[in-house]
Parts: sequence; C-alpha cells; structure tokens
Amino acid sequence: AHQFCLPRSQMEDLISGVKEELKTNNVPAAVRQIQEYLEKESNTPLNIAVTGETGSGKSSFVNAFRGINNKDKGAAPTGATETTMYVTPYLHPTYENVTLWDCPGIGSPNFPADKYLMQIGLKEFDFFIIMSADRFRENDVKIAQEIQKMNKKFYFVRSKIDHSLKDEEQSQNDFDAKKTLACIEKNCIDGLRRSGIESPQVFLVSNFELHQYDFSRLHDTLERELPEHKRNALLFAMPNINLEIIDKKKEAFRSKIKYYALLSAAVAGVPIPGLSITVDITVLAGVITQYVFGFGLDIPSLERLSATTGVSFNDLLDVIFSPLAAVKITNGLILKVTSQLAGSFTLIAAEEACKWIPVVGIPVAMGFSFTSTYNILKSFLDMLALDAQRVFERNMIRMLWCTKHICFSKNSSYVFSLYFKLILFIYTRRDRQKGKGRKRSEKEKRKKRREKKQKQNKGQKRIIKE
Ligand SMILES: Nc1nc2c(ncn2[C@@H]2O[C@H](COP(=O)(O)OP(=O)(O)OP(=O)(O)O)[C@@H](O)[C@H]2O)c(=O)[nH]1
Ligand SMILES: [Mg+2]
Repeated sequence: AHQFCLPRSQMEDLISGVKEELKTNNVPAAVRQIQEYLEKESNTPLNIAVTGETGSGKSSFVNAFRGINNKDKGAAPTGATETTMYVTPYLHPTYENVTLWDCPGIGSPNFPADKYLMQIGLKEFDFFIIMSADRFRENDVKIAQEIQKMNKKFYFVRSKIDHSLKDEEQSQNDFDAKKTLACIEKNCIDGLRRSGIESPQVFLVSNFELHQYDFSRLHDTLERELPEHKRNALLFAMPNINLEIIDKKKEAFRSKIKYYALLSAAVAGVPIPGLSITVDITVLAGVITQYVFGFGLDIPSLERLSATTGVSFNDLLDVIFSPLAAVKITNGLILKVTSQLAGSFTLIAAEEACKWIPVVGIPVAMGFSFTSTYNILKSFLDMLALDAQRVFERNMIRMLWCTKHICFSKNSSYVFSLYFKLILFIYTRRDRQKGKGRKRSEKEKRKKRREKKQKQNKGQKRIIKE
C-alpha cells in the first residue's frame, strides 16, 4: 500500500506554533500558519524532461500528462513539421510544482546529438522520457548514454501506439492487437540492447489514450524509482487514468488525516471558547480543497477533462454528488456542509461544552475534537473519491464507443463491468420510458442536482459575507 508519512517534526512544529498563537488569542496568525503549512506540503518540485527525435510526440505527451488538449490555449504547440525549437517549461495546471520540459527534437540541424544535452542543459531534471514514434535510433541511445553518465534516470516511451495498431490491422489478415503490442515492445528492446543499453525498459503509449497500454505501468515504475519525497508530487499530478490511481490518491490523503486530527485536538486543548471551531474549519477547508484538486474535481480541471474526452461539462456534473466538488470551497461552505453531516456538529458542540468542565474537561474536549475532525475528513474523502470514480466511469463509457482496442489496458476487466452497467442503464431507462419506473426520471433528478450546484456556486458570495 501507498504510505506517505508526514515528517512528524514539521507537524509538531506546526502544532506548537499554533498553540502559542492561540494562547495570546491571535487567531489570524494561527490560521495563517496552518494555511502556509498546507501550501508548503504540495510544493515539492518535480521536473520531467521529455526528449526524443523530432515529430515523436514529445509536445503531445507534455499536453496529455497535464490533462490538456493539443488544441487548448495553454497547450504546448504540436504539429506534423518540426515544431518545438526551445526547451520550454510547462507547469502542471493544478500543481505548479510539477514541470514538464518540452525539448526540441534530437539530431535536427539546430540540435545535433553530440551537443544536445549541453544545449538543453541538465537543469534540475528528475528524470528523462526518451520518446520515439518508431524504433529507437542512434541519437536516442547516445542521449541515454549521456544521461546515464550524469547519473540521471531515463525511460524509453514508444509513442503513437494507436496509430501503429491501426496500420497493422489494415495490413494483416490475422491481426492480433495483443501480439502486435508484444512484438513492438520486443523490437524496441532488442534494438536498444544491440545498441549497448543493458536492460532497457520500453513503455508503449498513445498520447491520445493515456488510460490505455503502458502509461500506468510507466507511472508504477516512476513511482518505484523516484525518491520517496517526490512520489506524492507525481501521484497528485497524474491524470485519473484508472481506478488504481484514484485509490492511491485516496490512500495518500487518508494516511495524513490522523495528523490533522491531532492538530485539531491540540487546538482544543487551548481553553478559549469558539477558537477550536475557527481553527478546525480552516484546517477542514484547506485539506478538503487539497482533496478536490487532487481528484481533479475543481471546475477548471473538469472543464479541461471535458475538452479532452468530449464528455460535456454538464454530463460530468451529473455524476458528481458531493456538495464540495465543482464549487469554490470557503469556510462558510464547510461550516454549512459539515453541519449537515450526521453527528459531527454534536461532537463539536460537546467539545466546546467539555472545555468548561474543570480537570477532566480539556482531555475530553481534545478527544472529541480529534474524533470529529477525523470523521469529517474521512467522510469527505470517501465522498470525493467516489465522485472521482464516477467521473472516471462516465469517461470510460464514452471511450467504449470511441476506442477499438480498449481491452488491452489495465482497465480491461473494469471495462467489461462497465459494459454491464451500460446495458443495465439502457434497460432501466427503457422501463422508465414505458412509465413503469420511478416517478421522477433520472434526467429530472440530474437536472435538479445540476441546478443545485449552480445555485451553490452563485450563493458563495453570500456565504462569504455571512
Ligand atoms: N496517433 C497519434 N498521433 C500522435 C501521437 N502523439 C503525437 N501525435 C501526432 O504527431 C505529430 C507530432 O507530434 P508533436 O507532439 O508535435 O511531436 P514533437 O516530438 O513535439 O515534435 P517536434 O516539436 O517537432 O520535435 C502531431 O501531429 C501529433 O498530433 C500519438 O500518440 N498518436
Ligand atoms: Mg514539440
């Protein structure tokens, strides 16, 4: 299982800092400390260089990894002719600590292979992706050997696999996608071995279908080989290409909940009424915002997803049930939504009351505070992870219609279960149309939910004022 441990001392420093501020009744300073801590947490830099010969799909890979369509405004320019002329950094749209460096093609007159690395500079690259749309050539191997000399890691990515499969299907009578993929991989590996790379790893990828083929294996490998403190940065920047990634994100978030609960308990130990709630709400708002961004459930991420997958934004909103996804999170909203969670407010009220019972009061209040923060965060994490799953399913259903070779990815068994869901969905809809189903149709329900979400978005300003 994925375990990310927070450096204990940092959290201890935060707790003692917050307690100090609260002793002098300086709530804004305490809140600021918490917000700074949360920001710092997602600031580990990760720099990925994408290189390879011209036209191999480097810029398209940079865009795909960032969840951006080649045609979008902020996309790295792509094209059939030599396009990228300078080493260009592209920040991840949600996690600006993650940068993809789009490099020019190796071996063009402007970038001869022997001067290439010197020209692009090694910068602080954590690893290199060496990309080829065909077999890897002398220039790719030269670069790999240079990178190795610098003690850096590199990974070979064979791109445009969708294209290769289509070509093969058109030219072979006994076309078998699985065999073709194995053959392409073997061909690349053999070529690299012959050129002097000892045990090359090759990942087959389509930049237009990251959920397919080897992209998720590439992520697993990177995750294994990256230093521990960088893994989180990579994981959260990853697009939700399968359920496993969503689960990993959830687990990474879950493993931290106890520390926030400890923070909340420590604050409850300061005997000033009302303080604990103010700080708790700040912690909740900050952490839940991290969940929303991590799962790609914020509005800009959903819009980008809609642009790349072709599923309309409203269709995505239809499968999002949590009141905290696809809205701007404010303390007011958190207060409102947590009050609707069964039990949580009773615990918060009990905690406040307990503080005033001499001797036993404070420890009991701390216990209540720990439990309520823990439970609230866990409930929202579960809810948002489920939303992320449903959004992923919604996209997969669309992909089913558009992709031919979907059964050769990690999502294969899942895709079959989706087929069943889809058939079930069609049947229940038919029943309802006949008037045998429930009173209110699914469509109406969805419309209501969407309207509610829009209202919620509009109501934000009012809540802030309050
Ligand atoms: N079918 C398919 N086409 C791709 C894929 N990746 C890139 N392409 C297309 O290949 C062409 C070149 O892609 P780019 O991403 O511009 O390649 P590049 O390596 O950045 O090229 P330079 O900047 O010139 O070095 C574009 O027309 C892309 O749409 C892929 O995985 N599948
Ligand atoms: Mg390019």
